[in-house]
Amino acid sequence: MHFVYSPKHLLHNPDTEIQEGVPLPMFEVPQRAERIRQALEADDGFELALPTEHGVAPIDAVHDPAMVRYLETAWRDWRTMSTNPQAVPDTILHPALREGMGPVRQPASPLGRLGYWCFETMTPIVPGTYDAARAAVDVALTTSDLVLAGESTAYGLCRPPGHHSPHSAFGGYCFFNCAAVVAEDLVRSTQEPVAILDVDYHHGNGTQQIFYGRADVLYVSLHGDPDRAYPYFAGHADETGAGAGAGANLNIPLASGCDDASYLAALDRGLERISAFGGTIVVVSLGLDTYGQDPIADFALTSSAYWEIGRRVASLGRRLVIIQEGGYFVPHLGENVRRWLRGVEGRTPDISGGQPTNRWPAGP
Ligand code: Q9C
Ligand code: ZN
Repeated sequence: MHFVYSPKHLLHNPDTEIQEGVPLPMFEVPQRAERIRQALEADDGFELALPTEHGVAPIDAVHDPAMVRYLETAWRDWRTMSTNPQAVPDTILHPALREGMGPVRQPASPLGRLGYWCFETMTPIVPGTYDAARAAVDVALTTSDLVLAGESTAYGLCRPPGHHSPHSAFGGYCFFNCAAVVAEDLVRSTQEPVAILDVDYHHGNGTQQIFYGRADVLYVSLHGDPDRAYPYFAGHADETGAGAGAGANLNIPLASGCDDASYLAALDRGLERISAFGGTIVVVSLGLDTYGQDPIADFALTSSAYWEIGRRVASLGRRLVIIQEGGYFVPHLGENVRRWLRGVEGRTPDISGGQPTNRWPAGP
């Protein structure tokens, strides 16, 4: 299997996020992607491919072009008013602030502009952020190109991730929604419906929002219940799509402590829905923050579950464009991705490089 990687992700390296009102070291760090690259490079079954440039048009197709232009100049904008080493908003556009007062305008102030586009405090902008975020989209679209060229599966090592960014905002460590860009591009180029399966711990509120009114893109997500988990404001089971998109959104919120068996049962529900939907390609938003040792999530999955999840997703019999999202326990992140992808290929888990148990059966 090819995996697509760009060293440009290293340009996005903020050191602090504001969580629960306090500054903490970033969880979304460059070492995540480096660890995954190392794990795949050490396995003969994977071959690295570099991305090709796809330009900005596929991004403008799913995001407000004004936000894309903003992100291009956001760092310079910040520097006109602040010498602080990373740009984080302090005043964020709340929908109730202008209730009954008509549309809001993009502010002239750099800090106001940042709060207009960014919805939280955990997604700092640094000098290389835009170039890294653009490269992540090129990685995603190159992965999709490989599948369109005939490969049954390819994996895009995207960083920064994307699934929290809706059409007109960014946050959740995300800037451009890579999976959504790929899904939209596939719909346009194949004229077929496309299903998205999101197995990151967090609900992909951005992806859901982008396709919520669309019948030609199915969004299926398994995630920590928003009653307790980020992003809080989306991901409930009763969000099923709107207008033409009614019925084309499936949320499966899961309890704290969710283990391998409960997760796999929920996965089977999601896969049934995808099977019943048209199309020949599935875009996977792959997060490994469902792992039991993840520092910012509360599921209890083991490394051996990832092989089985990959195997079951592949058993759909559809081509897969697999896009990296979250996963923050860096020591086991590469190994967990490698097992997931080996499960897809039906190769043995090969636990030689890795850790924990074997609750799920060895492969063929
Ligand atoms: N107190 C992805 O996994 N932190 N983004 C939530 C709430 C932000 C995760 C903590 C989580 C964003 C791609
Ligand atoms: Zn996540």
